Amino acid sequence: MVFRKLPGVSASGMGLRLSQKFVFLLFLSGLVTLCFGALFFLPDSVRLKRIFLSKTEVQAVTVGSDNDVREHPKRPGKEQEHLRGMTPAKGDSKQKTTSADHHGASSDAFSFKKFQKCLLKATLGTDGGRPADPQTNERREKVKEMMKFAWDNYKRYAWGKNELRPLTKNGHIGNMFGGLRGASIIDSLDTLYIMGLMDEYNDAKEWVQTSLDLNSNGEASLFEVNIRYVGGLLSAYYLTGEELFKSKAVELGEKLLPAFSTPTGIPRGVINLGSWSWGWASAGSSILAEFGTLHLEFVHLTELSNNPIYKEKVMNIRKLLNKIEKPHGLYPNFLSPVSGNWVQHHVSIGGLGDSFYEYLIKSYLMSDKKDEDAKKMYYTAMEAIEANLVQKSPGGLTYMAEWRGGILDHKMGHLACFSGGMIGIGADDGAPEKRQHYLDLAAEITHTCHESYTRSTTKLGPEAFRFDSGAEATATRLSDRYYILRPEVIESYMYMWRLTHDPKYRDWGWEAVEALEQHCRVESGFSGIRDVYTMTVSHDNMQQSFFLSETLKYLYLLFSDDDLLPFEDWVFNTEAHPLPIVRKSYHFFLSSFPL
Ligand code: DMJ
Repeated sequence: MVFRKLPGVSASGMGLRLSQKFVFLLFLSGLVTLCFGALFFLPDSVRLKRIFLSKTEVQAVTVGSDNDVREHPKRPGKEQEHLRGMTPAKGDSKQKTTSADHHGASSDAFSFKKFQKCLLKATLGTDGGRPADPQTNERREKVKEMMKFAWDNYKRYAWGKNELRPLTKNGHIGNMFGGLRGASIIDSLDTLYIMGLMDEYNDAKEWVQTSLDLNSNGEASLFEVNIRYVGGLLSAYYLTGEELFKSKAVELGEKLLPAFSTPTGIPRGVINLGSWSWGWASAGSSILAEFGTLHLEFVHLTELSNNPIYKEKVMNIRKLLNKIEKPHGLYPNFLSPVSGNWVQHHVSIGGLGDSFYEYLIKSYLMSDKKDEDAKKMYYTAMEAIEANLVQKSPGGLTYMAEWRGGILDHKMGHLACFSGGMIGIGADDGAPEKRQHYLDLAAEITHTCHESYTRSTTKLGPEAFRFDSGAEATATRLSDRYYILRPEVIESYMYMWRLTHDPKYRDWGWEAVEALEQHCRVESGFSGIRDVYTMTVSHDNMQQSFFLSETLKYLYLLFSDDDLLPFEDWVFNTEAHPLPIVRKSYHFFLSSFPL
């Protein structure tokens, strides 16, 4: 086409003069700016932002007080891909949903006040669980003094490190938590709070505020970070309502998500928290007690963040475990995260298997008894455990053996002693004809574990004890004779006390206090010992963080009234961090997440 030249009209462009073009362009750009800006002043601006920004760019972050939820645009890119789970695992929903997908008006935010109103009882009881009986109260005060002593020494010599080395009076970092620090602080928050050690609690809180760095590089154990850090922060939040703990827990939870980017969605055991380009590390199989011990914390991460992704991840694990064929109904300890098959047939209620079973029954209880799958899986597993692992020694002690492809290893680890408490809390919801049986079994296992303590010279139990070659609840190997301040036996005393009120459990707990004082207390803290069968003890120079979060907390609860952290409202994660039962009444997005 040919443009003809008209008089008075410029030949350039569309036949407009330069000045006319300039005015037109000015008008046009003004109009565009006005329209675009107006969109963001409309009342439903959040939805409009979603039209212009991709889903992943809008990430909800909860800040400030109750119901105060703001949305912060996040830098899109690779990191967000990791956050969303990258490779969808079999059985995952089509798209990994972000907070934004379920995040509408601020009324959707988790309300601490509403949550508190839904508790059936006061969290700390009428008088902080103070027992009326003077002797019990004196014992409780002693435990509190032990906590203060352990804490003060940690603060003095190891502040900000993961654990205290009480003999050399310095801090220990170790390699379980990658670059994360302050494991003893996070593990202690709730213990300090329930004991009313408020100055110490405030110091711990301040450290979280100023010094807890979650952007740390280094390989960390997904399991340990979850049970200690995520669990500790969640508990601290639910006990205190401090938003700081909630936002840290959710922030850390996000960093754990890349671990699930495997073909099956079964997470690897090791994760690098600092690197988004490399979600998980180390090849090999995943461990049942590790990937099976995420459920409680992840359900609460979904509760608090309003982001279903955490619950989806653990429900996927649940589904896979439910479906997979189990030898004799038992769950072996190793599973390939690539093929989703068992790697070998070693079954144990102690290390490698333990807290998977614990989380089944606790998931059921924490769901306000709505999680029927967890219930079914727990009681079916219990049947298999009873049929294959539970044994009676010639001396009449009931114990849990380990199973290696059909051959029994007549050994019980200290870790397996948590099962007295677990079977106890599960007794009530078993088949009516089995309830008393479960309670009896729980008492028998707890009795056996107590025997492993009383049969040692120090009255502390070994890491593992055996029932073969004439041995009955004693360690036969030098390498099994150590005690590292573990809680499991005392944990079972605490549960059995609450369930039966048989005073022997408090007496047994007191025996443990005396033994700890005599053999593990050193000038600057508490230390594990290398051999429970000798009075000339050799200390291992380590005050484990679980001593503060579990051993001392369970002892304190054992000597408290039942109304301190009542079971009607709380379940304890495997690191003894209390998490509330999830009730429909405070569940604000029921339609999205049926319980
Ligand atoms: C704790 O970290 C937890 O109880 C875990 O489940 C296993 N063991 C230690 C304490 O022994």
